[in-house]
Amino acid sequence: MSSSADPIATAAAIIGTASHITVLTGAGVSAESGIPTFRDALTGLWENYNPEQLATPQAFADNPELVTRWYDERRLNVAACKPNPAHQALVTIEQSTRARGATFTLITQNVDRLHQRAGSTGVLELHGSLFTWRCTRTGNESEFTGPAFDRYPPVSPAGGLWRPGVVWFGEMLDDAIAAAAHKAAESCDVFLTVGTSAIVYPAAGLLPVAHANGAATIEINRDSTPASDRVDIAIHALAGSALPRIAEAVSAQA
Ligand code: BJW
Repeated sequence: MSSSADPIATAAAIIGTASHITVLTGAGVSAESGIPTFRDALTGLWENYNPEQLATPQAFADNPELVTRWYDERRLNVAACKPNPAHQALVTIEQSTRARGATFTLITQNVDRLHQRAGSTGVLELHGSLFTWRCTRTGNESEFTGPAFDRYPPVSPAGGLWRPGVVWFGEMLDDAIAAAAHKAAESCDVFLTVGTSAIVYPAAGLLPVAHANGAATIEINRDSTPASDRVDIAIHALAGSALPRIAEAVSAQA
């Protein structure tokens, strides 16, 4: 169902008075920072590979050199990008929500840390991060924010391989993060989903959980998704243009 009034104004009015807002973001939020979305065509060296096939434990087992090189290149690319107005608007909404004593939870499927770099707090990283790598021998994790690894696959001090600390297809999400995300979907009165194709589970299951518990649901996406017909307000726009308008209206209400 879509509102016949300006959907941005309607969304802002709902967000500005909610007692618990939960936001779920996907790759579309970072697109305007110059980061290709997960399902964008790969370019250059990677154009002959399907990201859905590289993001699997099987791909890593079959070709750890290729997979770690791909992730390290993405890590360096993301580090060179900056948060965009969509990330900044979510910080504004978080701050004005908290300032009036309401609850704000940001769940992201993104592995780029741009929400945190913009200033969002308590971000639930459902699919991990490009900056945390894990030793395949010990399970120990380490942060890598510097230059490229000097070899692929990179070897850990314990003699295992470093693998990116992201969640691949067929892998379980971190229990505590998945539980916190589910709770935030279950307990919110507004659920806002931005820039995700809404096809990857369990993330895509959060909006139905929120809806089933009575939350108002809002989607911002450049295109239609499987969620578009199910939300109360569907805003077909770029995140970097819609979110700042919502943030501005929410701040003006405060
Ligand atoms: C803009 C814009 C702009 C562009 N403004 N908008 C239930 C049913 C069916 C299958 C399953 C199920 N439960 C589990 C599964 C299996 C699987 C799954 O979901 N498969 C589906 C594809 C069918 N899920 C899993 O395996 C998960 N594990 C799990 O459930 O464990 C238990 C289990 C295991 C095995 C069997 C059953 C249960 C793990 C999922 C991990 C996903 N990992 C990835 C890779 C992370 C590392 C990396 O980045 O390489 O996460 S996959 C990839 O998709 C990445 C993303 O976070 C995720 C979502 O993508 P996202 O963010 O939506 O991006 P895009 O590119 O798809 O879309 C961008 C959107 O933005 C588009 O809509 C554009 O229109 C829009 N856009 N520019 C606004 N400027």
